[in-house]
Amino acid sequence: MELFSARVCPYAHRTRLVLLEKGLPFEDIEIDFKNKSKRFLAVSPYGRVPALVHDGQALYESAIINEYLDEVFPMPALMPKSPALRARVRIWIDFLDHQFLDNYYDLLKNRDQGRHPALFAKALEQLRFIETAGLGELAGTGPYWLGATPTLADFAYYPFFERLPVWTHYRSLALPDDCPRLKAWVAAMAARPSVQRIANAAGYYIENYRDYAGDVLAA
Ligand SMILES: N[C@@H](CCC(=O)N[C@@H](CS)C(=O)NCC(=O)O)C(=O)O
Repeated sequence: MELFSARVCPYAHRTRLVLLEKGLPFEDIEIDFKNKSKRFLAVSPYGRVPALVHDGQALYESAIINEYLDEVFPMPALMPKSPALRARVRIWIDFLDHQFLDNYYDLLKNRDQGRHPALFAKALEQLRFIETAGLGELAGTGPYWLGATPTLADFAYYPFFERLPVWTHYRSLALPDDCPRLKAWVAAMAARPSVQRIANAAGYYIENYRDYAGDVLAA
């Protein structure tokens, strides 16, 4: 299996975690975004990582690759058996990809400092929504999104929380004290061997996200 990836990319991080959780060997091909090879562009028509080649198939889009991996390599299962719970996993990944991340990255990248307070407030509101409507409704005694064992939701979200120190450094955004489940979830995820194997220190992300954040320090 070949994975076209980039160490800095949270989406590629999702797929690397799923491959490690399943104990699947893969060739990790680091893509230089400034110098994309013809082969990479043939495999990944949007020119984005991650892209996976397996069994003659070229696949892209992290959430879709991860579902594919869970179907083709079912153990350990990273989706619940119940269709209703599978739908919940997809709903929360959809919330991340189509709501949370839009605002989260806008807060970091937006050059108009006047907009930062509203983007910051929205990020806090969404973190509290995850705490109550996500983990609060689904996790039971936790520590993972759906309880005792991790699912694709956990691996979809975690890379963006490993990078939270970037938002704390440049925008003063941290997990609020009234989100104890979210804090316990981050700690449980950070302790997993798969996570530890490819974790980067906060300083690595802070340096690599500097261009996104611009010169604006601690709003
Ligand atoms: N929706 C995609 C997003 C992937 C994505 O945006 N990857 C970025 C890096 S984090 C990328 O490859 N960018 C290419 C570029 O900057 O040229 C997924 O979930 O796989």
